[in-house]
Parts: sequence; structure tokens; C-alpha cells
Amino acid sequence: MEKNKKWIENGLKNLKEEFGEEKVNKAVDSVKKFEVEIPSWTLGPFGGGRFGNYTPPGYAKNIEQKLDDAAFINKLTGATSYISTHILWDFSKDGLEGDYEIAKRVKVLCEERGLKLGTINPTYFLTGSEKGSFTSPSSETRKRYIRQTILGGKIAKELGNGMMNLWFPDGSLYPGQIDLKTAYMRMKDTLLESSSSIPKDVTIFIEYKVFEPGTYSTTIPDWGTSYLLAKTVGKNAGVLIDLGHHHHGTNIEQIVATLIAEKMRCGFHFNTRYAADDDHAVEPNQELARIFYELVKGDVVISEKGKRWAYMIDQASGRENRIHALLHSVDSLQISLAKAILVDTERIEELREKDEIIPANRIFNDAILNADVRPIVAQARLEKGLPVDPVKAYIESGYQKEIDKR
Ligand code: RM4
Ligand code: MN
Ligand code: MN
Repeated sequence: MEKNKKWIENGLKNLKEEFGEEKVNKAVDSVKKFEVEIPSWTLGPFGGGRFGNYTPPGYAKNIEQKLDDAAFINKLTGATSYISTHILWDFSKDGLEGDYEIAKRVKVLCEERGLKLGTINPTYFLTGSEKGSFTSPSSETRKRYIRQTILGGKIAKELGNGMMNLWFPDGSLYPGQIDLKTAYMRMKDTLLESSSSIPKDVTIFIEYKVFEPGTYSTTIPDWGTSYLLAKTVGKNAGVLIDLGHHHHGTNIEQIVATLIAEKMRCGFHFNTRYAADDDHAVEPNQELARIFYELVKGDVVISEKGKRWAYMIDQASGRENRIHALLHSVDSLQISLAKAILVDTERIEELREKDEIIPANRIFNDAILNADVRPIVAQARLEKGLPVDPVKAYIESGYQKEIDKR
């Protein structure tokens, strides 16, 4: 069905009847303001692996092309002007050391396209990292990564948005392979050594991941370990939650609630997972809407009080068209945000008082599961002069035909 003005008007009317005018207007306003960073690597040749080396037609072959695609995505979404980069993928000549001059050039390329350099990711998992990065037994290797991290801090402050994200592949495949306590202490010491040379107004997010590439152990496996390390680094450090980095069934929204309660500044990497760290495009599902409910309640999405967390899409799965996938992800995030805002928390509180467990759950799910919030998202786009359906607009734009020639 054509998502025309009438469809939007009728949809909004129904939503206002059920959830009230104020909530619906707030949801439209929040969707208009919501911003999320796009990772440069999704647009490149990432993917492949043991089972073939497929890359979808039109993938970006260099940083200019990545930024061209990102600029087109931003034109369609109006929500993705910051581009997150990986030092050794985007700012390096040899895949071993970062290069400040390349970063400077990329910043200019961003500006030429109406984009901005977002979160800087030191890359700890390419050549020479098989025995770990910050926990490597080789002090030469550790020094090389410390250099890259300090450079990342300088780039983040002078060229970026003052944010860095650290994800380490360190860990082990078999019990007995490494000493777990030594690995943790090396991680902590190397982190402290690096961060002491990073300007204090750069926020350093520390990402955890329960498995992969380590299958027996990873040195930062969970939010608790990230939290301990962030506290050790100091006020300018935070925890990075990536949806795909947990065991199945982990209650991620509870982690979010706890970190908000502890006033920890955090970042969130969005994607969808079915098996492991699949890095699929973000889908609008209940888990994501529940996560957004905690983020909204904690006032860390569009905060007037400067409490905003850092949000990024972190996806790079192999088969689908990259631009469709990123546009779809932005759409799914906006849908989840709108649902979260519609939840009638006051009514739920009243029901809690009376210990009405199932009715409280039903009220929660009226918004999180059952509401069709697409008219809210569409209205937000109309008010910003954007296409109502970005994926459809992309398909009709002819851009893909152009990049297929790359
Ligand atoms: C890791 C982690 C990092 C990302 C790399 C590419 O699994 O999610 O955030 O930068 O992948
Ligand atoms: Mn991530
Ligand atoms: Mn990941």
C-alpha cells in the first residue's frame, strides 16, 4: 500500500486515540532528532570468510566511495552525518600503523560531502594480533598498539567528535593456552599506559564481547569487566555495549538499566544476531524496542542535559546490499525509539502498585509489540523534507546502477 498522506494521517489519529496526543507528538519529535553513526567498514569489502568470498555489487573500493555512499544514505535519512572509522582500514598505508595525514585528508573528504568524522576505532585485530593486542606477550606488539591508541586519541580530539571505541580480540582458544590473570593485568596496564597520553576530553569506550575470536576465553568478556576497566581509566572512559556480543538470552535492557543507574557514560552498537556476532542489519524487534525503552527512560537518547550516549550501527554481514541494509537499520532504530516513547509508564506504575502483573505486561506490549508506529516515523521524515520510505527511495534513485559500474 502507498504510504501517502492519508495513510499517515489515519495512522497518527489512531495512535493519538490509543496513546494520547502528547506521547505521539513527542515520538515524532524524538525521531526527528535521533542520530546514529554509520560505520565506514559496512560499505567496503568486509565479509567473505571460509565459505566463499562474496561481496555485493557496487561495494565501495576506497574511502572516497565509502563516503559517497554514506553521504547518499545521510541525504535519505537526515540522521547519519557522523561516520565511524577504523584506523588500520581507513587511515593506514601498511595495515600496521595509523597515519595522521591520511586522517586529515579523510576529514576533508567528509566535509566535502556534508559528513563529519565520528568515533575513532583503533584496529587491534589485523596482522600480528594472533597472540593478542594489549595482552600480547611481545612488548614490541603492545608498544605498536599503544602508539596506535594514542594516535587515535589525537585524531578523535583534533579531527573527530571526541570519541574513541576500543574493541580487543584478545583471548584464548583452549584452557591452558594463556594465564587468565596475567592477560587481565596486561590489558589493564596497557590500557592505563595508553589512556594516560590521551586528552581527558576524549571519551574512551571499552567494548566487551563474550566470544570470538577467543572461543574459550576473551579478556574483556562482559560489561562488568568493561566497567572495572573504565573505572580504572577514569572519568573519560565508558562501557560499550554491542548487541551481538552476549550469550543468547542475555537480558541486555537490564544491563542498560544498570549502567544508567550507575551513571556510566556508554555507547551502543546496533545490529541483529541470530547465531553469534552475525552483524546483520538492525531489525525492528521486541528486544530492540525494550532496549530503547530503558534508554528513553534513562534520558540518554536525545538528552537536553548532556547525558546522551553514543550510538552507532555496527553491521557488516556479507550477502545483502549494503546500502539497503544501512537504510533499513536506521528505519528499525527509529521504529524502536517511537515504540519506546509510547509506553504508558504511569499506568504501568499503578498496576505494579496493585501487583497486577499480566495487565502491566499487556500495557507494556501495547506499545512495544503491538503498536504500528510507522506513521510516526513517516511524519517525522515528512517534516524534515525526507522521503517517507528511504529504502524505496533508494531503489528508485538509480544510485545503485551508478555504483554497480565501480
Ligand atoms: C568487532 C566489534 C567492533 C568492530 C569490529 C569490526 O566484533 O564489534 O566494535 O569495530 O568488530
Ligand atoms: Mn561493535
Ligand atoms: Mn562485533
